[in-house]
Formats: sequence, C-alpha cells, structure tokens
Amino acid sequence: MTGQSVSARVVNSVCPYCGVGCALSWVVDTANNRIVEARGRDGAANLGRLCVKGRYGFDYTTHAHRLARPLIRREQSYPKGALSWDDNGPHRPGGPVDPQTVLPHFREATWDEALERVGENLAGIREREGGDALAGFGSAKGSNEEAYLFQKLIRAGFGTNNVDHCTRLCHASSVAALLEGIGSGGVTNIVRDIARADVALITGCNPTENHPVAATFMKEAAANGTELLVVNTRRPAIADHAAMYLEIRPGSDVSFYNAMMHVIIREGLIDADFIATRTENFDALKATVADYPPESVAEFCGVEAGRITEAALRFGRAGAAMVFWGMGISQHTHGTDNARCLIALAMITGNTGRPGTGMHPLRGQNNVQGASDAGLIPMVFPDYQKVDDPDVRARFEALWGRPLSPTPGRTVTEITEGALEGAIRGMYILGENPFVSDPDVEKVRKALARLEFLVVQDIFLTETAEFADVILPGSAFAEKTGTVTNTDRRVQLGRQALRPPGEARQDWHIICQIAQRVGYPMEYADVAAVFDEFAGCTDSYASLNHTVLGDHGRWYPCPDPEHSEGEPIVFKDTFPRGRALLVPARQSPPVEATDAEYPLVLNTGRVLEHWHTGTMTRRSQVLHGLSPEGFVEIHPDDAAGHGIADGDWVEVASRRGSIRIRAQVRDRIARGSVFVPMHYREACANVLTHPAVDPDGKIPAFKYCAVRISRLAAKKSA
Ligand SMILES: Nc1nc2c(c(=O)[nH]1)N[C@H]1C(S)=C(S)[C@@H](COP(=O)(O)OP(=O)(O)OC[C@H]3O[C@@H](n4cnc5c(=O)[nH]c(N)nc54)[C@H](O)[C@@H]3O)O[C@H]1N2
Ligand SMILES: Nc1nc2c(c(=O)[nH]1)N[C@H]1C(S)=C(S)[C@@H](COP(=O)(O)OP(=O)(O)OC[C@H]3O[C@@H](n4cnc5c(=O)[nH]c(N)nc54)[C@H](O)[C@@H]3O)O[C@H]1N2
Ligand code: SF4
Ligand SMILES: [Mo]
Repeated sequence: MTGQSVSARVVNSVCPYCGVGCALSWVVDTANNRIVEARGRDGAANLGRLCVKGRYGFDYTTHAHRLARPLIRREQSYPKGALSWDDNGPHRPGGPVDPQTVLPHFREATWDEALERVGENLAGIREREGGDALAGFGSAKGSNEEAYLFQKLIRAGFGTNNVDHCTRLCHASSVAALLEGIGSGGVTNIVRDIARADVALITGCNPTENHPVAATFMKEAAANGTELLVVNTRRPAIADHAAMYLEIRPGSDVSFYNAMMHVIIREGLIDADFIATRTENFDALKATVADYPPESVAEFCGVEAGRITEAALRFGRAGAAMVFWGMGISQHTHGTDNARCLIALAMITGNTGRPGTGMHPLRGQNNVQGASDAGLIPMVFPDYQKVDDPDVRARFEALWGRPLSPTPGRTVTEITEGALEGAIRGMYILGENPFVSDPDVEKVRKALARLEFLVVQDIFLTETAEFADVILPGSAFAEKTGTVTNTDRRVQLGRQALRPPGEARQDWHIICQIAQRVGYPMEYADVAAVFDEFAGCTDSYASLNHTVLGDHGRWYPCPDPEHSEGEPIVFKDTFPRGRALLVPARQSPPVEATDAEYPLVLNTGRVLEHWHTGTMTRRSQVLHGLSPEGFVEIHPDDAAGHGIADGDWVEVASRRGSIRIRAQVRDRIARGSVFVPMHYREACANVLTHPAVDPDGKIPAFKYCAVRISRLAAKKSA
C-alpha cells in the first residue's frame, strides 16, 4: 500500500468477479469509505489488464441496499417465498430486490440476539435430529480462509458432511472426470500458455464475455499463429478469431469428440509413446470410438463429416494442442462423459505436461478453485482427501478435536431434495443465491419454505434471504483480507480496502461466532492464522503463507516459494493417479427431448456485464446501464416461424414454468434453440430449467431442456 494524499490511498487486491483473477489496485476515498477507481496491476493472470466489471463494477460495495444490521423474521409475517413469487407467477419487478418490499417482514436485532437465535436453532436441530438434518452452502465469492472455516464448522460443529457450493452447478462433472482420469481436478496449464500452443480447442465456453481478460490472451495467440478451433451451439465472439468455428447441435459433444478421436486414430496421429507410458485402457477407448466415424455422427452433430475430419486433423497434427472448456461441456446430464472425451482427446495425442498443451476447464467464480481446494465439497476434506478414508478422518479428528462423520454428505441439489422431503431441517447459506441460481426454482422455493430454520449471510437482501429466519450482514470482498485461487491455480492475497457498512462484520468472524454458539469454539488471532491452519492440512498450499504471497501470489504447487513463482505446468512426468485412465463414453440422449409441444432447446448462460443472480452487477451503475434487461435470443428462421420480430415481448415456457421477456433475433444462435441469460430475476432462466443431474458429477442440465415460445399480443403485461 502506498499513501497518495491525506484522504486517498491505494490498496492492492484482486478483482472480486471471475476466475481469471485479475490483480488490481483500488483507489480509496478514505474519508467517505468509497472506492473511486480500479486500476489493473501487473498480475500473473492479467498483466495490468481489466475488463469492464473489474474496472467499473466496484460501486455495489457502497450501494444503499447493503445489509448493515442483523435481521430477524417477524413471526408468521408472510408465507416464506411469497414476496417474490405470488399467484401471478414469477413476473416480478425488474432490477434487484427492493429492500423496502421485504424489510417490513423483518426487524433489526443486535448481533447478540441474532447469533443466539442462530445457535439455539441449529444446535437444537442437531441435538434433536442429528447433524445430518443440517446443511450448509458455502461461497466461492469469499476467501479460502472463509471456505475452510465454513466447512470446518459444518463438519466439526454441526456434525455432518452436508456442505457444498456452486462448484456443483459449475465444473462438478469436469472435476469428477479429471479426478477419475488423472487424479487431480486443477488445470494442467495456465491460460497464458496458449501463446505456445499450435492449436487450441475452445469448446462450450464464451471467454470474451465470461473470462474477458483470458480471452485477450487467446486473441493475441490467434494473431500470432495459434489456430483456434471453436465449438459451440451459439457463436461466441472468440469465433471471429478462429481457424474453424464448428456450430454443433446442443448436447451432441460426446459424438463430436469421439468422431475426432476416430479420425486421429485412423490417421495414425496418436502419440503411441505417451499412450504406452502414461495412460491405460486405450484399447477400450479405441473400440468405442470405432463406432463413431464422422460420417455417422455428422447429421446428429449438425456438422459436415469433412469439417469434423478437418478439425481432427488440425488437432492431431499439432505439435502442441490445448483444450479449454466451460459450461456447455459440464452442465449436461452427460457432463462427465463430455469431459471424459476431452481428457481422452488430450491424452491420446500426448498433449499434457509440455508448454502449450494440457487441459483447462475455465473456472468461473473468483474463488471456486480455492473453495473446492478448501473442502467446500461433501465427499472430501481440504485438498480432496476423502471423508470416508479412516486414516484421513483420524487426522482431521485430531486437528479439529471432534469425531467426524464418515458418510459423504449431500450435494447442492440433494440438499434441496432433502429439504423438500423434510430430511434437512436447518440450513446456513453464506454467499449463494440458490432461489435464482439453482435449476427449477419453483422446486427450490418449496424446499426453502419447508426448512424449520434458515440463516442467510450475504451483503444484500437476496431472493434467497426472503426465506431466512435470520439474516446476517457480511462483508464484501473489498472489505476483507484473504486469499483467492484463480483458474490458473494462482493463489493471490486480497487486501481490505473498505470498512463494512454499519454493523456488518467480516464473514470469517461471523462463521467463528456461529461456531461458538453451537458449542464448537474456533478462535484465531487473524486471517493469516486461518490460512496457516488450512495450508497445513494440504499438500498444495503447504509451503504458502500470507507473507510469501505478498502482492503477487504464487501458482500452486510451489515447493520453494522463496525462489519460485510455482508451477504453471503440472504433470510433466506422471499424474497423481500414476497413469491416466482413458474412460470411453457413449452418446446419451438429452434429459428432456423436444417435441411438438416444446419444440426448442433452451440454452442458458451469461452476458459480459452481469454476474449470475445480478446482486452485485445490477447495483453497479455502469454495468446496469450497459445491460439493463434480459432477453431471449432466437434464430431468424425460428423467429419467422413463430411470427416474432426483434424486440417483441414473448413468453418462453417449459414444463416447469414460464417467463416473459423481449426477443432478440440473431443468427449467431443455432436453429432450434434459444438462449436466455441467467441474471435477470424478473425473467429468471431457472424458472424453466430441468432439475435432473449428471449421475457422476451431480451437476444440473442447465444447458438443455425443452421450451416453447410465443409472441405476447401487447407489450409485457404487468
Ligand atoms: N460476465 C460474467 N462472467 C462470468 C460469470 C458471470 O455470471 N458473468 N460467471 C462465472 C462463472 S461461475 C462461470 S462457471 C463461467 C462460465 O463461463 P462459460 O462456460 O463461458 O459460461 P456460459 O455463458 O454458461 O457459456 C457456456 C457456453 O456453452 C455453450 N453451449 C451450450 N450448450 C452447449 C453444448 O451442448 N455443447 C457445447 N459445446 N457448447 C454449448 C453456450 O452457447 C455458451 O457459449 O463464467 C464466469 N464468468
Ligand atoms: N440457468 C443457469 N443457472 C446457472 C448457471 C447457468 O449457466 N445457467 N450457472 C451456474 C453456475 S456455473 C454457478 S457458479 C452458479 C452461481 O450461483 P450463485 O453462487 O448462487 O450466484 P451469485 O449471484 O454469484 O451468488 C453469490 C451471492 O453471494 C453474495 N456475495 C458476494 N460477495 C460476498 C461476500 O464477500 N460475502 C458474502 N457474505 N456474500 C457475498 C452475493 O450478493 C450473492 O447473493 O449459478 C449456476 N446457475
Ligand atoms: S476478467 Fe474477470 S477477474 Fe479480470 S477484471 Fe474481468 S471479471 Fe475481473
Ligand atoms: Mo460457475
């Protein structure tokens, strides 16, 4: 930190939005406790660059809607979930929740009273029904230290492994496939390594909008000769820089990559040495992909056989090839199979462990890699150590001083299911907004409403907080010191720039206070001490601490942080599981086929300016101004077939519900599908989505369900 003038100072931190993890400095008007400017810093992931969110999206921190005092629900005030979902359905006012509609149903409370209420209720349920009647959703928007404390509280304090977070909705299937295939879920090569790749396959992701600074490195690589093969169902802007853009049919990925592997094997473009020394099960893979010649999948994938073959030849002939993937791969009921195919593609061509090669599932939230590493996952303790391994458990029991459950806990969607059935009675939700972000929100509404006790800790009064019995005001990222781990495995230290508003408290501090009230005191001198305890129970972070991370951070693994930046490329000689397991996958049908009644496939996702459920970005003046309302994107041919013109108000309906929204007629989207961004509560994509999950990753199929669309006679009705 360097002083600027009497009332302004510059604080080095990290952008609070996406997994790229851009290092930045905030210029703080200390007299008014506000950030006035964000500047890109020379970080390993951004080299000084920022996107529009990092540069302008900081003013949510001082928005008037910030929660500043603990709130307690007034008894019987209104039926839970009724405020944002009345008899007219989910056609709610635009913009973020107006606290004035909700606040009359709550009263302000002191911290003591609120914490007492939380402790009594959660401990009461634990005593009466057992720990497994409780569950927690932790946050990938907070720090590693907070994630570590949260899962420690749930496991040792509540007595259950029912702890999960948004990774379940995100890359759970990719991680399942990577753990099975190589024994580690982290990326093998950092984004910027694309500069050294001859070819990069970029599939099921939209980096220009969702990983914008990473996308700048991809574009630079393309300009310097890296061939981009972009595969998607809706043309992403990065396709403008691609050697080939391959528009495939939604959900046809397994067939597509199997056909690529078919060609690579047929043409002798495999790396036989690598297959022999670094992998196992090649024969089974070969037998499976033999059934997928390009000619036989072309129609299903919607891509000519010759183009599939060309893509395969380009990938197979590359000296160094990289694979980047996102939610278009992971968020399917066959998401794990999709990722298995991409892993196999990289393996049979020997593309790992060298510059410009490897696998990079682009991580989403600023700290989803770290939150997973810290153990916000129901089956594993920190560093992916299994809860059902007796030796591992004995070590954590010694460290945490409590007997721990040997049973893997429930995942996000299983917790919702459990609440619906009455098996989960109490919940602690910190920094997640499942009433907007989980699939089939009508189901989520019933589940949350059935809970006997819910405590929500957030920075805003979210849709989910409307179900809470107690709401606790936490701290925004700019108000805390703590580490986050980006998509490249870079661990970086964020530093506190602002004071939390009113009586709001540090999130890590609140977690410890709840622990105290449920009879499991957790005391730490400061956040750095929490980091040390966390790092001490992992291999990946063991050598790191706040001091050594300093302003620039390190990639893990980093055996010698005094002399090294850490490893930008891993698994040069071997994989954590030894040899990589090649797991063949066959194409499976979609979760909900289209038919005459619901003829279109719904694709959901993001826009550049907004963040998930919009709590932060819709309260940021610049970002809201750039992207004020939701839309459904539809191909001109489909629009014509439905009598829809650009800008018309339409209704989009699935078997779960319907939304009203304005149409954007664009030819970037594949015929037969429509796209709705997930950010706008008044036109909430998850009213429509299907709650079915992938059997291995337990991830919902956010990228596929059947919908119909119809033009609304007049402008949107009230
Ligand atoms: N602006 C912004 N940036 C974000 C976020 C945000 O909310 N806003 N969220 C962050 C988070 S948590 C995440 S996980 C990442 C997500 O980053 P992405 O993975 O880029 O996210 P999506 O917008 O969901 O885009 C998925 C892409 O998959 C495509 N797709 C859909 N179906 C299929 C299919 O069947 N096959 C293939 N091959 N492609 C398909 C879609 O058209 C879309 O381009 O973004 C992060 N960055
Ligand atoms: N239809 C559809 N649905 C999807 C997806 C999709 O592609 N399509 N993508 C899925 C994916 S990949 C993801 S990651 C999830 C994201 O789902 P969520 O994690 O539920 O979404 P966010 O809006 O990021 O929620 C973060 C919450 O944390 C709060 N918050 C932010 N910072 C802090 C902090 O420092 N402290 C505290 N206490 N609170 C804080 C915010 O106000 C917000 O309420 O959505 C999933 N849902
Ligand atoms: S690319 Fe991601 S981390 Fe970088 S400034 Fe934009 S939102 Fe922030
Ligand atoms: Mo995500």
